[in-house]
Amino acid sequence: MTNFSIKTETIAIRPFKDQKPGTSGLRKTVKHFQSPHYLETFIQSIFNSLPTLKGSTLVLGGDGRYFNREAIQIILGMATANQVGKIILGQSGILSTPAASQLITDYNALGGIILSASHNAGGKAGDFGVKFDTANGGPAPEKLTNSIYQIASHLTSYKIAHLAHVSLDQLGHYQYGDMSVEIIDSVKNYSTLMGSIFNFGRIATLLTSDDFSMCFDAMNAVTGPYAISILEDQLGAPKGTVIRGRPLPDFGGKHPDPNLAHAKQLVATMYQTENTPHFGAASDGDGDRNMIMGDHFFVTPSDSLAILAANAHLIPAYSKGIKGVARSMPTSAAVDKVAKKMGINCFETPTGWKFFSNLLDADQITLCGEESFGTGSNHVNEKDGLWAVLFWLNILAERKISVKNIVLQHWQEYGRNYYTRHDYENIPVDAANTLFNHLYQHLETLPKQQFGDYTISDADDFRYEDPIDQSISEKQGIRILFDNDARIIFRLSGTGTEGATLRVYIEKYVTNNNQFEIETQTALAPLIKIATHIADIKQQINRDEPTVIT
Ligand code: VG1
Ligand code: CO
Repeated sequence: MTNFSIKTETIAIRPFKDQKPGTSGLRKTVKHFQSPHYLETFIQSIFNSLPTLKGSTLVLGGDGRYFNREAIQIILGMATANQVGKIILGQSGILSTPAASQLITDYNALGGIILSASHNAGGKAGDFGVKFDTANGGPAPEKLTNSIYQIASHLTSYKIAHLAHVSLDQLGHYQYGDMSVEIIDSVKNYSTLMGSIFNFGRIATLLTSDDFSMCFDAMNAVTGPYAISILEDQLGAPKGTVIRGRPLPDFGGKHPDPNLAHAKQLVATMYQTENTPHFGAASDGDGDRNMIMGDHFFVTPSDSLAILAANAHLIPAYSKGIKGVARSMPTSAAVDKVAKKMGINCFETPTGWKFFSNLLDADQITLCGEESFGTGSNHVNEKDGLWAVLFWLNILAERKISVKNIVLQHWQEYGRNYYTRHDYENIPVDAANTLFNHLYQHLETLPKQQFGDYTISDADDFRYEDPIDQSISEKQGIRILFDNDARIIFRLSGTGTEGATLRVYIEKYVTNNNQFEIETQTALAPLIKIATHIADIKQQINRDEPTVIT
């Protein structure tokens, strides 16, 4: 092993005041991240927030987006200069978020730096991001992200070593001064873990059967290598099952967001008239989200979570029962119905995976998920796209009925929670704030108001007290509850990089069999109208239609 010599420098800077992490890490445009000392300031602030950094192990990797490799070179130089003991680096700088999370615990690391802006567009004109996961493999809790933000706003210098350009592609051990770098296979540990959770034998039988076909859209993002290795190479799915499998710095110029609006190729395949696959799935930029489809059928993420919970007994790792479940507040209450029947706890947390971590660590929950195409379990402390896909495949292998029939049977047993999310993207920040102020002012007057069949029973601003550490998170979204289990929720996105994004979540619960197959937007039309009226959307933000409907 060569020991490359190093020269460390301390660079004086003026602090940055805009490094407040949002729902999931710090996200800015690539251009913003490339401005002098910007990335370095955030990384130094993460390092300064960790009292036991010296001699520790950190995991490092990203979703392969534009600036990934350059950022890794910078971070390696800074880690050496800050006396990090060891870096576990995904080959070619590639690690999906769930794989990074697993490596943190596998290697007893102090944490991990994941370079990704997840579902945001990539490329030179796109977004970049940095997430930090702690020793439990979970997203940094608010206390830590606030402290990193505070440090960044006062930071006056950072340390960096000028390493000879590190080749990121060759597996092996490298030594830079006192710091070692181990470049590991990005997929190996992850696929072993998946094999220990699911019945790979059964899934392989399904994937190689003449009566079954699937299409997995990796969206030219990080899941490609994972999906090809697991689905095609190990489980025997025909070559070509994974489409857009090569991670590209600009995701092929598309949005790596697995939903009906952005996974167009998959949606077209699942709705084609001939040779329609039986199962379709997609994952996002950093591999933590999933979209599930059947032949001419879309499964909402909220329903998917409920169905995973109801079928968990079919999966080897969960066959002894699940402890409890959790969902983010805007996620539909479909999983609540399953939890009730199973007699287990169901927690309602604010949006963002970091709020599940304490519940997972305290063994209060086994499964959790969000309406935004994220599901996960206690196997890692992050949401996990491919895990959800394998979960569905395992269910399909056991139940031997179609995706659509699994969902229809689920609704018959539990009722259906019709659900949609309307996003108004890139609206002026001032207009968004005015809309919310207007809503806050009217909140108290809403209960008992009647709109057609719907009467408001309660309206509040969601506040969460963590049941494990009692930390409080305020202002997590406005909830308007109706007396027939319908809900409307208003939130502002915390992952965008331009203007503000208003998210409106709309839900209605039906138990009547002959009301199960109405088109979603039609079924929810009266509530959509009520939401537009209550928030005075047209007037406040001057938009007639949402930008994206999921
Ligand atoms: C969105 C989703 C949220 C998710 C977050 C990170 O946040 O709504 O549920 O946890 O993205 O997902 P927001 O604040 O924009 O609504 V990922 O896959 O982008 O890390
Ligand atoms: Co993601």
